[in-house]
Amino acid sequence: MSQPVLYDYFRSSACYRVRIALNLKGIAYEAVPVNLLEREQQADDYRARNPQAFVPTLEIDGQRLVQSLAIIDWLEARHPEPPLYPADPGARAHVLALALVVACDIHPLNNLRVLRYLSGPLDQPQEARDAWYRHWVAEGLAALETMAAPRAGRFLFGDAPTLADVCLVPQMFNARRFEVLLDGVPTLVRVDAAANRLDAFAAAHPDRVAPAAVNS
Ligand SMILES: N[C@@H](CCC(=O)N[C@@H](CS)C(=O)NCC(=O)O)C(=O)O
Repeated sequence: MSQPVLYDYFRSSACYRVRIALNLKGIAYEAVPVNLLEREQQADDYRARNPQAFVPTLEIDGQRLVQSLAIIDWLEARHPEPPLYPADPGARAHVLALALVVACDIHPLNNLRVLRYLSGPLDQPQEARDAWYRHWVAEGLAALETMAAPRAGRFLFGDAPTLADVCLVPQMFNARRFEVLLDGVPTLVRVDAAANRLDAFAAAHPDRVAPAAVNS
């Protein structure tokens, strides 16, 4: 069987989620860089793989998968160990809700194409673009803190990583990169640190997977 191929951009949150999940499942893969700043995602040959012109795309077992949560769902179905969801349906719904706060409600507002639209067609200055970013991330992380704290253990739910942590860690990396204040989210800061002590998370970090030529 050929090695899975991940079309990847080192600082993409959605790719970072998939890298963590692949590492947690112990699946080796080849990363093919797609440089978003060079708009390689918009090239016809890449769009043929991913019609939304997004990374990640994962080619695995003869399938081409898109959308990070759908990819992780496939990995979970085919490689159930270690599980990324708790078995109890109520707990599972809670974990999925935490993941969706990040993946559906925070991240899409801060996607590169959205930020480019603010500064391009809407002609907003860099300060407005940064304010937009920080506002939606801070608001979303505050809600996530309130939702997660009562049931958090070592990780966002319990003492083993779940899909919620897989989504949290890239968003925290991104928040720090854009200098979002994290004082009000102590549970998220603590869990992020705990997760980053695991090899599967650490090896997926953008600094560890950046192409050699990239140093910014
Ligand atoms: N919902 C998608 C989002 C994917 C996504 O937003 N990818 C970003 C990078 S994190 C991207 O490819 N952006 C390209 C662009 O904005 O032009 C997923 O989870 O896979």
